[in-house]
Amino acid sequence: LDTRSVTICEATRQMLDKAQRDGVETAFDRAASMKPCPIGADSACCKHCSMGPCRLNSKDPYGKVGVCGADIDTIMSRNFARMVASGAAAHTDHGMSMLDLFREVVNGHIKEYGIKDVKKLMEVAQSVGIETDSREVSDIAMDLYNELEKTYTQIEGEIPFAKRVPPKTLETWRKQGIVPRGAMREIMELMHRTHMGVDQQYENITRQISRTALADGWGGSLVATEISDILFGTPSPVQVEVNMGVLKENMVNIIVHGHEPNLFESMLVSVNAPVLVEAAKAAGADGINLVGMCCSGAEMLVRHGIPHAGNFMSTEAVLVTGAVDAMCVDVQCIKQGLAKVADCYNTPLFTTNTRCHIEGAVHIDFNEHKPLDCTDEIVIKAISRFKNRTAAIEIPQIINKGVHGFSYEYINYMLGGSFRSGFTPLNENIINGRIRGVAGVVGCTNPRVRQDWVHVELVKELIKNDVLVLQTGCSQIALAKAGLTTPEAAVLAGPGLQEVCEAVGMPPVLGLGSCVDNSRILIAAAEMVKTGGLGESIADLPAAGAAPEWMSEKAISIGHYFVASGVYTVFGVTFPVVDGTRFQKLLFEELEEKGMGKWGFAVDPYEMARMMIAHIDKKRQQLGI
Ligand code: BF8
Ligand code: SF4
Repeated sequence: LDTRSVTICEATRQMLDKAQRDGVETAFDRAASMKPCPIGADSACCKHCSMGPCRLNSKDPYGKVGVCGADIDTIMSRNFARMVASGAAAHTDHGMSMLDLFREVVNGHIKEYGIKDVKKLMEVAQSVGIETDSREVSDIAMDLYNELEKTYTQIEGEIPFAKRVPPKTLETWRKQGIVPRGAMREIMELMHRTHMGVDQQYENITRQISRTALADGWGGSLVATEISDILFGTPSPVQVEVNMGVLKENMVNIIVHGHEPNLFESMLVSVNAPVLVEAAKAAGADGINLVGMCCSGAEMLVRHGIPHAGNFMSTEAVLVTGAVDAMCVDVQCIKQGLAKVADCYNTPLFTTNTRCHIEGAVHIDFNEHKPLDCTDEIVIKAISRFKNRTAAIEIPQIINKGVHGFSYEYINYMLGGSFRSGFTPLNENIINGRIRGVAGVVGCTNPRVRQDWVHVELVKELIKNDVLVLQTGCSQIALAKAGLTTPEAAVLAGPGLQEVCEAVGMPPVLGLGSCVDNSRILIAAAEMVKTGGLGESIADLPAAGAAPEWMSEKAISIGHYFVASGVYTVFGVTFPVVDGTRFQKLLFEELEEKGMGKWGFAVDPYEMARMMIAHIDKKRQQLGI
């Protein structure tokens, strides 16, 4: 494996070289030896029943149909639908865990957590029409719980957060029949309709795809973000350290990796417990060093400034340092390969969520009623691993500093200051052309492309052209490692964006949080519409989105809820459709004609930037600005 060609992350490269010397295999090696199936990559096969699997030919997509007669458009749209169903299920189930926790807190059944951000509670309650004037916080919270439960269970009608959608966008959805009901219903219906022999008209399937994706973006994901902010605090800018250098040789290093912040919040309490800190010192350590990875890491980074060791394609590599005394995971994006790498370096790997066990990992169930039972035990195990370290330790001495934590609420405050209201200055700067437009660059890293490279090149190109970039998830970590999340990076921006960044003291690239926090981008977009001057619907905004190194089904669900909300969204790596088919045309052109956004695809970051900027310019022209 030529480690330089697979990543631009220097720390990851260094660890991949070490892994090779140590004879340890990672996903990079497996990607090199496992070539993707070309039929599957184009989504031209169906295994929805045992008359198949049926494989169609992407060179001649209409030359053949499946045994049941399903044509290429049916097969591709059903496959796409199931990716959306799975991705939406992941986000909405995560949101539901937060809501479960919220209910137990409000009911007084859990004392370890509480309502940390009452102001946010009030704002969210008001946004769904709950009366807040001269009422007890606990009553408002209970009403909010009951209202938000409908995000999941509502059988008929519209989910609560539909109230936050700009009226014209909502009108488009109503016309298309895609305003979501509860996520359980939408996902169930989508799974039903994509069963063998049910919905076999790709446009009709796509309507349910949109409805389900919207139940994620404006439903489950938004609930996850809002409830996490209420329970754990709304992020505001904080200086953070990112990269593998945040591991400390002389400390007990604990990594939390996954998605749901309740585990990590509890771990934060455990590592600060005086008795455990003493135990670490008694074992010869200077203390306990808590570090995040992937989206759990991104949540803690933006909320509490906890250091972050790296994104998705660095989770195996970080274990190669030998310095990790415990890695604990909950759900999503956790490679099964971690178990073997952890074993090679004598690092205990802990699963903590009943939904996610991994062969070879130790399972310690995280019970939110007694959260410290789990996290204290992991800390104790980590201390004992520290004491008995056998692996040779090599920590890449690279740390990048950046400023992250730009929640919608903070952007509102930062741009508006105390004298002017909210998003007006942003809209004004877009209208006067200092800022050409806004782009969301988000999503995974993927060993099919050079790690971080597409993210970094794309974002550099966008800011150079005066496009303000909002970021979440693993993409945000790629840019942090490249040094672009600092106010000083404004020098890399075009003259207009540079001027704005310098006036406000902000980086040209704003890190908002984890992948469920893409909902913060939706809310920012809704606010831009509400503020005025940039059209009446999200589709009118000079904005675009991208997931240049995507890999997960969650990314497809996110991409589609942005598209359905009105955003032009460009994906890289590969796109699971056959060129020149009707389903492709629907996703890439016709959805836009119906008042939504549309999908785009490009592998090359410069091409991607060109496409996004051209779209932004088209929208500016339509707005007459
Ligand atoms: O939800 S960006 S690799 S960690 S899927 Fe996963 Fe992708 Fe990272 Fe978070 Ni999002
Ligand atoms: Fe083949 Fe149709 Fe069965 Fe799919 S549903 S595997 S296309 S027969």
